[in-house]
Amino acid sequence: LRRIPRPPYRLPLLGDVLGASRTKPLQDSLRHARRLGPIFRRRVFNREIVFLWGAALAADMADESRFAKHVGLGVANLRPVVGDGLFTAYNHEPNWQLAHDVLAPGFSREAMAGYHPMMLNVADRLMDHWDREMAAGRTVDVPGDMTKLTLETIARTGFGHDFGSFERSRPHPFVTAMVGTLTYAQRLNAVPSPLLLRQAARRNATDIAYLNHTVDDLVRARTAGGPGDGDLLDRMLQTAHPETGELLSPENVRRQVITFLVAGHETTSGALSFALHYLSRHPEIAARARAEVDQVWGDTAMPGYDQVAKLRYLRRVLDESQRLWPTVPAFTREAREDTLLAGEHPMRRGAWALVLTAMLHRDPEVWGPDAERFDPDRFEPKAVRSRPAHTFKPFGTGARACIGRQFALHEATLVLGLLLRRYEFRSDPAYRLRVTERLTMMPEGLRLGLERRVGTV
Ligand code: MNH
Repeated sequence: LRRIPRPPYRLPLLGDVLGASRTKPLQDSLRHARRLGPIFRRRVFNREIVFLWGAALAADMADESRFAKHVGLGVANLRPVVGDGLFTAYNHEPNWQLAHDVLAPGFSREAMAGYHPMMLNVADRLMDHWDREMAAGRTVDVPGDMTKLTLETIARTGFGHDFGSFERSRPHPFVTAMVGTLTYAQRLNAVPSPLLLRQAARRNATDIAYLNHTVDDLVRARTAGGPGDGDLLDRMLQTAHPETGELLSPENVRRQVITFLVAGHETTSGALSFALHYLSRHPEIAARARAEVDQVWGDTAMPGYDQVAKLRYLRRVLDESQRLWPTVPAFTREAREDTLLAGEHPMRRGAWALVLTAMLHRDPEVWGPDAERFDPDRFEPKAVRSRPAHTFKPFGTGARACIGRQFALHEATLVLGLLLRRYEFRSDPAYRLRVTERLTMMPEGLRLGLERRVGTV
């Protein structure tokens, strides 16, 4: 450990918290990363945390035979909210494998094709809302509206539920409670003891109670009303494990529903928002993406499921946005046995480190001297093949990587395609990208002006 660089000034008891930002820990870590290099450590109160982002180190950490997901920091802080739900379960907890096996078919090609019409329907509600805003001469609240869209999409496709987000002027209280618990989980990392957050802890308990209560109502309605159309909730309630015949317990179903409602919308909302920011700032890239949409979709009012993956250039725009601002900006990995990281750093069994995805994605040795520049051509197949493996990790890695990856990519590509086809985006030249953190990343205060394209659906 002593060979790993750390910030120069270390305070007794507090550690390396000098000048640290309490509300933007990730952007703080990026600053340290730039100064200290591909592996460094920071002491936060009594905890020594190793951060890494060098390509060779990150690639070694992706070796599933020697490393596994570590449930730590922000993820561990969410245990009181979602316990052994899929995202927060420890690797050894039996409910991880059980829920994984029960839910994985909910993300198959067939399942996804079934969600597609519902995704289109939610996108229509967004565009109705945007048409009205535009007609009233107003700019639109991008992150706010993307959150409405993605919440309605996961609620409708996964749970047959409608939160009525587009009929509300303020965020649904489910979203407010969710943002509260995410922010609280992040803040817990920035204090030496949770006792310093008594008031916030009470608020957090209220938020958790609200999430539980909302989800219990939703599940009760399904049990009373009979099965849905084979959605995620049906699978959670009915699928017996193929080998053991086991069902998820009611308590575990509650945790899975909260997990999917939160993980299934917050991150996709951020990804869409960053992509819209970059599209609005690069008219030539937007024009190229728009030309692709026109060419592939023509004026079909309802592009089919297979028409979405054909938007290859648009998908690169999305990848490039996620490169610069991965909405899940880091993940943690632990050693399965005593091992040597990258042939150099000894780690004991159970020792862990944090992979700074957001910095790995900006490593000049991988992405070149212009790594900070937005350029979707980096994701042309030839360019991708020429880069080392495990250098683009917005969805994590290994067995515990994102289960909703295809869902998110399909939804985001579909929606960006529909929006590009219908509108031109006008950004406010005075706006500078600011990023808020609540474990996930989100552009702050991003508003766009819209103009309807003529003669388009
Ligand atoms: Mn998702 C795990 C990023 C969309 C449900 N997700 C992860 C991880 C990352 C991630 C990174 C791994 C975290 C870790 O190693 O600790 N997820 C994303 C991003 C998007 C996203 C960037 C959108 C963009 N995720 C979605 C969607 C869903 C979803 C959509 C559900 C519909 N994600 C999950 C679940 C897990 C997960 C559930 C936990 C999987 C597991 O541990 O088995």
